[in-house]
Amino acid sequence: TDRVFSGIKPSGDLHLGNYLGAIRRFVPLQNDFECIYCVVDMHAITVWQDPADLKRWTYEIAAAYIAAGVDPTAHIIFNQSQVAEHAELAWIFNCVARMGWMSRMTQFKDKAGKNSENVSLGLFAYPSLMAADILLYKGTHVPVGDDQKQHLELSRDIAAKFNHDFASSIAANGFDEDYFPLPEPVITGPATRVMSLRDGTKKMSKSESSSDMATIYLMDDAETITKKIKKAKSDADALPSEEKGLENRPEAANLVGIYAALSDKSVAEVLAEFGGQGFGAFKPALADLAVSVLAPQAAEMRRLVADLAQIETILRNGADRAREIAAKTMLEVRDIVGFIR
Ligand code: AQP
Repeated sequence: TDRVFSGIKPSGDLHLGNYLGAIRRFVPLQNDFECIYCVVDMHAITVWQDPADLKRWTYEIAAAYIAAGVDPTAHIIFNQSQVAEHAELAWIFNCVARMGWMSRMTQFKDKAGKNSENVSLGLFAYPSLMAADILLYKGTHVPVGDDQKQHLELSRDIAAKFNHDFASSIAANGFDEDYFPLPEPVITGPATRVMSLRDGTKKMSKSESSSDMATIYLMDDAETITKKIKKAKSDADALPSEEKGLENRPEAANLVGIYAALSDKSVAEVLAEFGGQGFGAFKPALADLAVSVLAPQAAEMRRLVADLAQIETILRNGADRAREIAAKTMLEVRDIVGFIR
């Protein structure tokens, strides 16, 4: 059966990009798939995290999933480190993936910068762990933002190489030749890559923001959201009435994309409404819309994190159910690889 897996790393305060690129898209998938939504704390520590912050952000992400409408009883919400099988399968995938594949990852290159001698080995191997996250559950669909597309392609390469390298053992153990499915990215609609409000060519991000005004955090209050949108970089021209008029206008394209995603409309529909109007009219409308969507989300997150015992129970129950699936996969994988058990 088809299964959705996705995760967010507790490496900073959640922002509008995480919400529109990932969290908001998690919700409708629950109708058609069995969904597993993870807080990937083991990914977070690929760069240094203060332990108290790591915990706080882990709770916050679980709360964000639930506040957005993920149902933790019908589906699974848990934090990755509670299911040790993630690390175990990642090790096997470290031995399947090639150094060259990892070296080509643009996120690694961006994060390592000029200092690649001094980043953690975990940061380099990150996509291997991501492949393990998805494939432990034989995940078939992965809703992510556009920035994760390359990592997902690598997950597919790892699945394909595992199936190929172990083909005869997979057959000998009585499994189908496509033992691991090749997971498909679900990256659709507007705002799959939300950009910084100060620079339309840079991704909005948890950990790398040049200015406080560049990022809308999910926990920002109404006044702050409004101020950030009104001060967002834009241009002097009116909005076009057709999508191609947004070419070479990265800031305008970003703000229109955000409006479309928040209102569940297409970019074309938004331009049909606002084409010909300037940012003086568009920005207040966008600010009102953003506040109307984000304020209830933040209020519910605050309510949830006020009772950590409740979130802990949800994460523990989710982990128990996740572990059941993961343990079964690992029994099979150990047989396929040739580990005696
Ligand atoms: N700017 C974005 N626009 C759309 N989607 C985004 N995502 C992240 N930034 C944007 C999506 O959010 C999910 C969680 O991402 P992650 O926790 O794995 O972190 P990331 O992709 O590396 O980006 P962040 O949030 O900016 O974190 P840092 O700065 O710590 O690296 C993913 O689905 C991602 O695509």
